[in-house]
Amino acid sequence: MNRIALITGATSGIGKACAFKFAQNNYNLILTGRREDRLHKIKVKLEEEYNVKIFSLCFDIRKHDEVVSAVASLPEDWKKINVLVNNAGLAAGLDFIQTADLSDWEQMIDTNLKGLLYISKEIIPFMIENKEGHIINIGSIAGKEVYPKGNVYCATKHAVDALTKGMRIDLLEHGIKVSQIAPGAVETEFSLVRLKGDQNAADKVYEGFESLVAEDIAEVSYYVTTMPKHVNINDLLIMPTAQASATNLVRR
Ligand code: NDP
Ligand code: 8X3
Repeated sequence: MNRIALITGATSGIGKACAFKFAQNNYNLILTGRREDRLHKIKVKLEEEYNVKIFSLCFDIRKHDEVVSAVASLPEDWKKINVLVNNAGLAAGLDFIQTADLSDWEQMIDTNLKGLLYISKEIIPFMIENKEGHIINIGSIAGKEVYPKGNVYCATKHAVDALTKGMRIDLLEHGIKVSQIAPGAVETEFSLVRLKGDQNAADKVYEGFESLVAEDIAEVSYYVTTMPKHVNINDLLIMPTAQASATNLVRR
């Protein structure tokens, strides 16, 4: 049986690129997201192109009962998960703390923080039983710095940074690796989602600026899994060459 990776948020952007990268490297994959049509198309393409097996699980990671029943529905041989990529997440809105929407805050906290915890809680027991596993949390430059109107999104990514460290400490005795990949700006559907579907505004975020692409993050996410058993990459901050910090970037 090939190694197995579970990738959350695999319907778009970084998660989808990770699915392709891990499939190219002979992983069987469990792919999750809310958009079933996309999950289905990605499954068909990956199975055809790379001759790997794909199990798709369609659920909302904010809903604890959905997470639990989705994982419980996995056949026994699919529970031997080697790699968990905690990628599903979003920014909702770009607003001052004094005017931001409460529902945006709830969505970010519920997805980026509670969702990551819910899925990890279901998968970690399998890794403990297998005495092996690698959890890769997709953090952000927003988990290292805070920028204007980033407030709650930055808080959730700072929490991912802290949780990565906490998981690593608690899972140490079980031989489970825990890594964080923290990207700067990556051109995906991220800005379209953050700006509530305003395509013009989303395009402007990346205009004249050579951002990262999702495949860059997939490359390093796979790379950290290729280290020898005794080596763990704890934290990998990856930025566009054209971006020095959250707020310093050059447009040409
Ligand atoms: P995309 O919007 O392209 O992809 C986000 C993915 O998350 C989608 O597959 C989406 O699936 C999934 N997702 C969102 N909400 C939920 C939910 N409630 N339940 C299940 N799945 C959900 O953005 P990115 O690829 O850019 O984002 C991926 C991760 O990378 C996020 O954690 C983001 O914070 C982080 N990141 C992004 C950066 C960037 O500049 N793009 C930089 C640094 C970090 P679906 O809608 O089908 O449910
Ligand atoms: C996404 C990158 O700088 O928009 O996490 O917060 S940023």
